[in-house]
Amino acid sequence: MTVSPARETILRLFHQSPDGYVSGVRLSEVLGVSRNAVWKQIGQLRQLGYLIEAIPSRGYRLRETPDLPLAEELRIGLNTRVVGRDLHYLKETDSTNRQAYALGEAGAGEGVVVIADRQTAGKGRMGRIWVSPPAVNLYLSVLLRPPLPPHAAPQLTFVSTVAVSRAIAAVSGLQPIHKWPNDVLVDGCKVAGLLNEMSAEVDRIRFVVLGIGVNLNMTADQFPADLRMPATSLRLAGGVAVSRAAFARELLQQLDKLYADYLNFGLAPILAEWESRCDLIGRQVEVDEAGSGLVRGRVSGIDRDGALLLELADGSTARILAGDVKVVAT
Ligand code: BT5
Repeated sequence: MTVSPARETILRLFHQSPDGYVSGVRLSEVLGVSRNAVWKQIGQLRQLGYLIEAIPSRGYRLRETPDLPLAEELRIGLNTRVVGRDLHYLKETDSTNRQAYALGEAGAGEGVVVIADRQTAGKGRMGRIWVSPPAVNLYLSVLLRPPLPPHAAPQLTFVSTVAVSRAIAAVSGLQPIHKWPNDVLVDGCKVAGLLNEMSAEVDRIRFVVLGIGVNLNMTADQFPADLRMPATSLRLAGGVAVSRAAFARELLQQLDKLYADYLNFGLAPILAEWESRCDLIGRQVEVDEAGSGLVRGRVSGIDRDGALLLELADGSTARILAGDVKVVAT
């Protein structure tokens, strides 16, 4: 859906109004259009689910805001420098990652964000599916153009994971746990997944797409039975519904800050924060190395590039770049 500056202005005026009313005259003055045109804009907002009353001689009053992560809503109060410079909201799409990737190939600037209400072909890693029902969750992709070599790209997964955790803690008070490389868990169940994709030349990244899916208000019956690991949503875990727009805004702000910190100070402080929420260190695990077999060992840490370090039975250390981890003993 294309961003409507008029819609954004109307929402902003409602948000700023002390008693919730904005007169038709004021709206038509600020927008520079006729009162009839204002009426049409109000009609479009109503169609999106905004409950707006029209009271003769007082004007319009916003009674209820739908839980939609619309670009115009997100921009109100969004305080970022890069991430979210340009926001695209889609009611339905195949995959926000695919859309952001296409924008990247078409030359779109750093910081563009694509958000969808629902995905028909949400992507996980290694060709897996991300279940993406409408109206409940957040599906978002951010296009970045970091001035880095391609081998640094996996580091950005730690940047986006820490941003997701911070947003979860800030909005819900829940304390998430990280599982290498890309899972965020609450109460032992997966609540968010990250999929970062890259377009690169031999020695430089052209762009990276950070894909983020967070289960906000999904109900138990919306999860398929055959998931790789138990899953949950913030609502199921915390017992309270989470506003998609408020969560998205918090996430974009955290991501903006962490991305700037990463470019200025490197990965180390972010990795330290990531590790403080990771409960794998010291545990005996089995890693399915993306097609190249199983490795067993004790997790001794994460190296400075974000690779998983495993102490093997023969005393040597294996450095794992990609795979799925399963805890086999403590
Ligand atoms: C991931 O893959 O966890 C990455 C998920 C990234 C999704 C976002 S949504 C916005 C953006 N646009 C996209 O198209 N993708 C990104 P992986 O570690 O491979 O986990 C996938 C596995 O998690 C699936 O095979 C299922 O078993 C399970 N799964 C699928 N949907 C889930 C959900 N909503 N919640 C929890 N687990 C899920």
